[in-house]
Formats: sequence, C-alpha cells, structure tokens
Amino acid sequence: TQQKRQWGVTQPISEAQPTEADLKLNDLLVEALKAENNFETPEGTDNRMKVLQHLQNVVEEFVRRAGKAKNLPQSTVDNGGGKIFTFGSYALGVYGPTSDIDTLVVAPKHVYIHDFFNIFPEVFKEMSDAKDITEFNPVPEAYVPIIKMEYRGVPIDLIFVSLPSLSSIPSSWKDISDKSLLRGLDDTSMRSVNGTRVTAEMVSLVPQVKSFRHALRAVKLWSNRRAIYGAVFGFPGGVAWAIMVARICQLYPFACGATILAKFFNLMLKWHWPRPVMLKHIEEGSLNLRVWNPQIYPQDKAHLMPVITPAFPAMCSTHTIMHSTKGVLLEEFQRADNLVNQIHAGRKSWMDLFDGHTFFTKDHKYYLSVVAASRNKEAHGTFSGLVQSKVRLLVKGIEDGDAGVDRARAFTKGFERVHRCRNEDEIDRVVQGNLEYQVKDQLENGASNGDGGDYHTIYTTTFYIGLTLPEGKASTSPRSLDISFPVSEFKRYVTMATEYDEVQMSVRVVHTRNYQLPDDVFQAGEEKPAKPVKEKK
Ligand code: 3AT
Ligand code: MN
Ligand code: MN
Repeated sequence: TQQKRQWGVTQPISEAQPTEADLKLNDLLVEALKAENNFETPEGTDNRMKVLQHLQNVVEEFVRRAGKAKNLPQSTVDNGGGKIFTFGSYALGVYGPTSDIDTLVVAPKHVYIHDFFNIFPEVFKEMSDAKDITEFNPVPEAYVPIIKMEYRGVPIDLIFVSLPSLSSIPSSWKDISDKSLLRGLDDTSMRSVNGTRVTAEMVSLVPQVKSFRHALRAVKLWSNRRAIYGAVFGFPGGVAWAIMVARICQLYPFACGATILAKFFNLMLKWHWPRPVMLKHIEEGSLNLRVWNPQIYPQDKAHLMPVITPAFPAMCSTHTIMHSTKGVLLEEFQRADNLVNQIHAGRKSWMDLFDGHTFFTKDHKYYLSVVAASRNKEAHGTFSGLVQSKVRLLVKGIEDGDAGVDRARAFTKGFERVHRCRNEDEIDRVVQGNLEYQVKDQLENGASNGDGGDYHTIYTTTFYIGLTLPEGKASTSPRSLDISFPVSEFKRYVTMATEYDEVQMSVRVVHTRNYQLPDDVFQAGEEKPAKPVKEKK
C-alpha cells in the first residue's frame, strides 16, 4: 500500500475533505479578496513573467561579462551560467497588483558582490529599453545589499549571492535548498540566500498550495488592516505569518482556504505559547551555524511566540514580539475567531474580517509622537530607517518599566512629511512635531529644493505610539507618567548608531493628545477625535 505522508511534526488534526458548505464559504472568501483588489490581473502576471525572463537574460550576460573582465579561461566564462530565484509574495503566489518581485541572483564563485554593484547595472541598462527603467537604486551598504528598482512598472528588490562551492550555475539548476551550499558563505551572503531557501522549503512542506495561498492572502490582508504586520514594530512579518498558515495547512491537509483561515485564528488563539510553531523537526547544525534552541540559548528561551523558519539554520522569525504585541495579537485572534463564528452562522461576511484598525480614531487618548527629522533628503531615508528600527525598543522600555502605562503600542507605519522653514527657530519647532511649516503638496523638488532662496527644507518621519493608561488613571495627564528613562534610552540607541549625524538629524519624543493628531494619519471615512468641550482635571 502507498505510504501516507505525514505533513509536519505531528499527526494531522483532521483529514476531512471540504463539505459543500466549506466550498461555498471559500468561494465567498475568494470573492471578498477579489473585491479588495488582492489579485494581480492576468496581464499583470504576464508582464511579471516577462520581467523575470529579462532579468534571467541580463544575469547570464552579467556573469559572462564579469568572468571576461577577470581574464578567466574562455570555458569558465562560457559555463558560468547564473540564475534568478524569487522569494517573498511572488514566489509564494500571494502577490497583488502593487507587490514587488523579490529576486535573488545566484552567481558562480568567480563573480563577486562587488561585480553585482559595478557590472550588473551597466549590463542591465544596456539590455533594457531606457523608458522601462523608472527607478534604479543600488544600496550596497545595506544589511542585505540590494538594488531596488522599477522595471516595466514592476517594483523589484534584487539581491545577490555568489556560491563559493560552484564554478557554474546552469539555468536548469534548482537546488537552493541543499545546505552544503552554505559552506564558505559570509554572514551577508547567508542573509541574502535565506529568504529564498525558507520560501522554497515552506512551499514543499504544505500539502495543498492552493488552500495555503487563499488563506495566506486573507491573513496578510487582515493583519495589514489591523496594523499587526511587521517584525520591525514587534509583530509577525510576512515570513512568520506564512509559516503559521502553512502549519495549519499541515494539520488540515485536505481543507480549503476558508477552513484553513477559520482554524488559523482559533488555533493561534489557543496555542500553548511559547510552544514553537514549526513545519518540520529542526535540523541540527554541522557548519558551525547557530540553530534556534531554547534549551541552550537564553535569548531563544525568551521568545514569547516562536515561529521557526524551516530552512537550515532554523531561526525564530518572531524574535521581536514582546508582551504588549503578544497581547494585541491574542486580542486580534479572538476578534477574528468571533467573526468567523458569525460568518459561519451567516450573520457576518468575510469583508467584516478585513475592517480596518481604529488606532487613531478610538483606541487611545494619549499618543507619543516620535519625530525623526533631517536637513538632507538622502540622509533622511537612512535616518528614518534607523529610528524606525528602534521604536519597538521604546515601546518595550515603557512596557518593562513602571511608568504606570497599561500598554504602549506602535503604529506599524511612519508618516513622512516635508517642511519649509525660514530660520532656526522654525526648524526647532518642526523637529518637535510642529506642522505649521509643512509643504502639503510635496513641491519640495521645485523652487525650494535644498536651501534655495531663504528656505531650509526639513524632512520628517513621525512614528506614533498609542498609550493605554490604567482605568483609574485615564483622566490624569500623561505628562505625569514617568517615561523619561525609556525615552532617554531610546534616544541613546539612535544617537550612538554610526549613521547618526547630530548636525543633520534629530529625534524627539513628544506627547500628543488624540485631538491633536494631524489629518494625514486618518484615512478616508475616519473621523478625527474632537477636543472635549471642557477638560476634566
Ligand atoms: P509584498 O507583496 O511584497 O507586499 P512580501 O511578503 O513579498 O509582500 P516584502 O517584499 O517586504 O514582503 O518582503 C519579502 C521578503 O524580503 C521577506 C523577508 O525575507 C525579506 N525582507 C523584507 N524586508 C526586509 C528587511 N527590512 N530586512 C531584511 N529582510 C527583509
Ligand atoms: Mn515582496
Ligand atoms: Mn520586497
């Protein structure tokens, strides 16, 4: 008899086939996703495939060119090959019309990352129609060195790895999962291949890719709408959400997407955290690479909701989750689980599941505005990224201290603004969150570019943290809260980073009442909280 495959680390919970009712709910789910414009059009998908074919052609020429430049033997030049792999939403088949294509270039050992930044751009430009390249930004110094570009209307994140064990990468070659390929890779290269390896393994560990995709599309849309998406702010990121959904697929190997989605909320709510979510048994190391292990490493034992990546070396994709974000996640699983029950009973629709958060309209009376400001546009991109990466540490500092705050919660997106100031006084007000000098129509590329005329252009990105005070304290002034220690620690983390330049940049944390929130944080249809007629003291 045929050996039945076990998906994952346990027996399944149910091997039931979908019922008529399940399939009906699944149709409605797909309909709701379509209504939300979640699927790329067939023409869009066709265009993406052409884009990828073009990238593959360019990569092969680039590898030849790099080999030639080094005067390598003709046979080495001819056989070098080179191949692209995708990861992220495109590779998982859950991309929408605005998604990028995350692409990894794999080159043989004689082509270096240095060549990727020096030779690839010119080859790409030579082989492309100039009007098709609408953006091209190499960032060689990034944690994961990257070329961000837009080609034929498609945003592309292009990263690179050279494999020290291979002198040739034929285009038929598929095996990025083999862990012996990691031999000899430096940390940067290791980070660059990891996404592709994780994506490939994840897909291979899911029983029915179609159900997985439908459920994951819904989970990504839901988590974005509820503002609980993004590792940088202490929530699960794309990889973590995908692994969680994949695990549910393993537990219900024949279920359709709508059933997976329903079980997802219920199981994640009842999960015995910190029991890890994983798709297979953890592969032990051989290459001296650190593998997630809470028995050995105290940091790993401290993970509150571990979700473990399947590719060797196993890592925790949710290491930034903290007590406050765990609390928010559990509340959201509970809300979604309730809604699913009502959807099953015919009282609600899937659309209700995708209703947006009420972070700025209802959830808080007091906020902290974290204002990152720069005098220079180029530097500001890096600086706002730096500040963003530390915001969750401020949240954690407030949560861990005894400031008298029940919960601090970061919003999962920063707000970018441009200001024109005439003097240092005005600049001083801007860096403290004042919006009087904001240029609403972003015409900063026009007359006021740089410090033209009498104006200084200031770039700000503001991150918001919502505060929840204990019941009795709700009417006291937030200024009586003692958050000075976590704030000064936060500023220290920012200002000690190498990217920080005290002449060009500043970071401030200011108290903001709900009725003081700027208009641009509200979406169409949202109502800005009104100032109470009389302040209670
Ligand atoms: P979209 O459909 O593109 O919105 P996605 O899941 O593809 O969804 P991203 O393109 O942002 O999302 O990310 C794809 C992968 O790229 C996920 C992760 O492995 C890697 N990645 C994304 N952002 C970062 C980052 N800031 N640092 C390191 N890796 C990142
Ligand atoms: Mn992507
Ligand atoms: Mn991307």
